[in-house]
Amino acid sequence: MRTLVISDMHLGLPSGEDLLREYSPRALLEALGSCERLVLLGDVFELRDASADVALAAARPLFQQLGAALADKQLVLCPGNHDYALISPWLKRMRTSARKLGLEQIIAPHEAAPLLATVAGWVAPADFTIAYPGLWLREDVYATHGHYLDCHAPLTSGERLMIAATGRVSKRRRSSLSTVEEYEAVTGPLYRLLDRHALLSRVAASRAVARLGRAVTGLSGHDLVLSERRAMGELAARLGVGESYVVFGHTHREGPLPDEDAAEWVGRLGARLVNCGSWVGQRADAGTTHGAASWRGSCVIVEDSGSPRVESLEPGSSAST
Ligand SMILES: [Mn+2]
Repeated sequence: MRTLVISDMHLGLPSGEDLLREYSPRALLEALGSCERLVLLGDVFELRDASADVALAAARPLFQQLGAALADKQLVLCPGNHDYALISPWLKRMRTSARKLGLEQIIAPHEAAPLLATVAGWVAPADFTIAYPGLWLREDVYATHGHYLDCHAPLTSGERLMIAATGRVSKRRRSSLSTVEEYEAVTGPLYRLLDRHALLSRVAASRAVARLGRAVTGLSGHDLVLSERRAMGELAARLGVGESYVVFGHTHREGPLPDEDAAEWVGRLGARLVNCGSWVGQRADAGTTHGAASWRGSCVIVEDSGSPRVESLEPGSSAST
């Protein structure tokens, strides 16, 4: 089954940098024509910095177009940390049940969160399901948003500092984490808190805190990118995916790109990492309608065999009006 994966659209972002808010690049919709499945790999909606109403309004045109392009093909949404509210009602029920979380849970949209019933209406008749915290796209390809990597990454953001603090308070050391249940126990309480408290969320996301973190850790530029990737490789090792490919987003840096050293994309125990990048950035044509735009977006294509590969989806002309 040919699968197209995109992530990190952050639809509803107050800065207006959510590139897919008002129009969908024709390249994306055309690419769907030759795929049987579309996976939206987390941080699709910006539910922290925007109200659900704003995020839903920002997402609606794109989802309607995706639904029309997919017809009755498969659409899978895998929530991330900025749209954690799409899975937290279901996770809350799981905490009170005896069910243990594995690497892949497949959930009906209305069971994951009530507002997903609205989204399901937009994309009908697509076969729409929710997966958390990830799903196997192939026997040797696992896809997840990647937010648990923050447990192993340098403390260069408020969110990572707070996750480290949660780990301390709950007496869970990062070196002891190895299951989805444990990662959820360390990160989930913070995500729920950030969803409820806009001020705390703004502090966690502030550039000043990130700058301070970079100054304290001494990491910036390519070194920081590499340590975040190593954190993903560490997470993959701890979750036990072996040498499988792991498709993720979260850090907003796509790759491996053709000019990069492939060895830098291999995790501690051999997981082969592939990042699908983001759809957040500055529009070159800000303030005008559909003029020439220099922004780009990327996706990962997963075929029945071979390496998943990153492809650039140049905006070209808009498919919306
Ligand atoms: Mn994220």
